[in-house]
Amino acid sequence: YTGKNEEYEASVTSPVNIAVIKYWGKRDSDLILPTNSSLSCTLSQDDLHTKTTIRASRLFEADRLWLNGVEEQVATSKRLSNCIAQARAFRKELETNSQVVETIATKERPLSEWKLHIISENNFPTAAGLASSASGYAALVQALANLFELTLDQTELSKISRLGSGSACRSMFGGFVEWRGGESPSGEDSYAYCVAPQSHWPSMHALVLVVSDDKKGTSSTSGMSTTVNTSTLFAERVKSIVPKRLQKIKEAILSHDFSTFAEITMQDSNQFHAVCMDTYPPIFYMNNTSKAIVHLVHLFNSQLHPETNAPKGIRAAYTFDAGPNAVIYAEEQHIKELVQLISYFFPPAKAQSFRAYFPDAYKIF
Ligand code: 2P0
Repeated sequence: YTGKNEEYEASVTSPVNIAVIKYWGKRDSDLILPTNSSLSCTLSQDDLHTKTTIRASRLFEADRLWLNGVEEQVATSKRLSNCIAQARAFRKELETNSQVVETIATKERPLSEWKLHIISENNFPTAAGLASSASGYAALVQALANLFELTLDQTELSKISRLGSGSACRSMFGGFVEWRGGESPSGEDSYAYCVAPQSHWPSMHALVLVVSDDKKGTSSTSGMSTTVNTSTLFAERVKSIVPKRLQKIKEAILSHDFSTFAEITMQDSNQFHAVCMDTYPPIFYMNNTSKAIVHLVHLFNSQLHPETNAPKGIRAAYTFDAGPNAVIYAEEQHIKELVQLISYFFPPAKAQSFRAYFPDAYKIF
C-alpha cells in the first residue's frame, strides 16, 4: 500500500509446470473441467516463470492488462474476466463480513470495487508449447489473492486459476502435483493438490530443450475440442489408460522409482501425440527434431556398461506438450552426460537459441 497515491500493489512470480500425465480434453469448456485427471512437476521459481504485478487505484477507470508489454482486452477475454470476477467476489464476501481492516479502501468504495492494472511478463517464449498460460494464470490468481488478502487455501485458489487455463491450477503448488479432474458439473471437485513437494525428490531435474520458439500452430483449446469430437483412441485413453497410469506414477514418485516414472512419462507423451494424430483433421505438434530427441533418449536408455555389458537402465524421460519443444526428466547424476550428448548431436547454431534463453537450464527443478 502506498498512502500518498491511495494505491495497493501485489507482485508474484509463478513457475511453469510440465505434465507427465497429460491433460487433453474438456467435459465443460466454460468452467474448464477436464475429461481426465493429470499430473505434473512444477519447475523451480527461478527458471521458466511469469511475473505479475497488480495495482489497484481509485483513479483507474477500467481493468487493464499488459502481457509482455502488449495490452490485452480484459473485457473481451472471458477467462481473464472470470478469474478477476471470482477473486473480487471472494474479496466482497470478506468486506461484507467486516473481515478486512478498513484503511484507505473505505466502506463507501471498498477495494473490491477499485479497478486494476495488471502487468504480466514471461521470461520465456509465449505460447510455444511451454505452458505460458499455466504460469500466467497461476501468477494472476496468486497476485489477486495477495492483493485482496483472500483467506482461501491453495486448493481453493487452484479452482479460480483453472477458470483461466486448465493447466494453471497445477502451478498453484510446487513439486509433484495432481489435478483431480472431478465429476461434479459445478467443478467443486476439480482442483489441484500436491502429491509430493520438490524436497521429496531433490535429485529430479527437468532439462528444457527449445526446438522452436514459434507460436504453435493449433491452440490447445481448439485442438482438444476437435480431439474430443473426433478421436476414437481418445475415449479409450480417458476410460481405461489414464486412471491406471496415474496410480502407478504416483506410487513411483512416492518410492523414488525413476525407471517406472520415466516409462510412464514417455508412454503418456507418446499417447497424447498419437491421440492428436487420431484427431480428424490430425494435429501434429512434434517435428523432426522432436522425433530425433525421442530416438536419442531411447538410445541413451539402452546403453550398456562398457565393462560388464549390463544395461545401464532407464535414466531419462522425454515429454512433449502442444509444440515441438522437449522436456527431459533425469536425475542430477545423469544431467551432465545428457547435456553433452544433446550438444553433440544438435548443431551449435540451433543449440544457441536454447542457451540464449536458459543459460543454466540444466539446473532447472
Ligand atoms: C498438459 N497441455 O497437461 C497438457 C499437455 C498441453 C499438452 O494443459 O484450454 O493451455 O487453457 O485449459 O491448459 C495445455 O492446455 O488449455 C495443456 P486450456 P491449456 O499440460
